[in-house]
Amino acid sequence: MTETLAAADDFSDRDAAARDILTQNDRGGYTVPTDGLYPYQWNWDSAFASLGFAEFDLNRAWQEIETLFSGQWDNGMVPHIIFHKPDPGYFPGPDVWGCKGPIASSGITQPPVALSFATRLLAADPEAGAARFAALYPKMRKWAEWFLKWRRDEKGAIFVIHPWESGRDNAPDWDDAMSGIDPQDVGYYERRDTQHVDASMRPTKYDYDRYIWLVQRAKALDWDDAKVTEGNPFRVADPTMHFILMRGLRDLLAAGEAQDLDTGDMATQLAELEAGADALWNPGMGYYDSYNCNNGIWSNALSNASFLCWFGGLDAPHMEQHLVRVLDAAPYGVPSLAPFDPRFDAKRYWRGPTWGMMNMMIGEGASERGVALGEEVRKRTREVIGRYGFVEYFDPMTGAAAGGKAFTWTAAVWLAWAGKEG
Ligand code: 9WN
Repeated sequence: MTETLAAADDFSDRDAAARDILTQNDRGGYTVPTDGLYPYQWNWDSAFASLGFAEFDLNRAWQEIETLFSGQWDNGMVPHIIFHKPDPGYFPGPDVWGCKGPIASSGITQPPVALSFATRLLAADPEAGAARFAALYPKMRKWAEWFLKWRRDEKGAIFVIHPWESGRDNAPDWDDAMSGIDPQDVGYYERRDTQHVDASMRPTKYDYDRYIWLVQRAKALDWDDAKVTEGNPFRVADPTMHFILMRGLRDLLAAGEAQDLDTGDMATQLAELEAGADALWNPGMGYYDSYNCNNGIWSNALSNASFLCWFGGLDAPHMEQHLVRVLDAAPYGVPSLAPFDPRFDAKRYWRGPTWGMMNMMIGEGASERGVALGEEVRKRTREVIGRYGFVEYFDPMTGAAAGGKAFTWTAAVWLAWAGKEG
């Protein structure tokens, strides 16, 4: 195990800088992930933003999650992007998605970390938060139920129907399913992301053609859950979604019982999800992994999502040795893919870089389950953010800043977790 990075640096000005980023990215009731590259409200980014706000403005923290739920569809789904105000800086915008929720939005979801984080806002001030939590509670339950109905495979694992749904856009986890898509009829479109960020750090055109093709397919089916799922060439069981939903249900159940709210079937649902986690165990590789639900092929990818097992509430003792290996190979935090995997690319988005918010869920989860390396993950995340700034993600081998600047969730993770000493 390599030594932790030297902790000699003085990061005393970072809290104020992180608060400034949240304030600057606040668009009035919701926060954009970063100015320019991502001009709308993103689902799991907002959940992290709320934790950051909770460190200095609890009312604003609640508002972030309430605004997110204002975009919830009738079927319970909470969209991955809510297009509050039109902005030509992002593609694909509302017309490409063609959705019909209460507010213009995308038609897919994202990992439901907001379910857990709402319970933390409640814990921060139970008296002030009780009524707001109770008002959100049926909506949160409905979202969880939507996952169980429309995103659960026959083995009990939660799957995604688009790489963007997992939040790990171009991870190797999707390669097999993506190779089964022929996007010839996708038509002309203009990417906007590469106007903001170096193309070498972004998903390729090969990926983008398939991202857009999947959106067009679902739009043509009028975003009908049954039709979109049936026959979809992209259905991949995903540890990100599975473990984060497990965590969300557990936290919601505990908080609901404490607040005397109607928890319905949540205890059974949680037990089913815990059993379903077994489906994500890749016996050949000996770690949690994703698989293509259409053909059963494993990704054989030791990713940062593999290590969300602890956050999900599992003891998972066999995962500790894998964490030792990846932290030995990458000094600046848990990489999105193990550096000894031939598909590793230190700068390309979800194929190598380290992400503060993933590190937070891994580190916190590990510490909660008694895995000592959880604190090591926090220290390394502190060092990399403290030294290289509040950027979107980092090269896990050199710490170099990458992607968008002044990033909301990196600032929030600093305030809520990484920057806290002791
Ligand atoms: C598509 C906003 C989002 C994150 C995702 C990240 C990236 C979008 C994109 O940015 O995805 O949703 O255009 O690349 O992969 O996790 O929520 O920060």
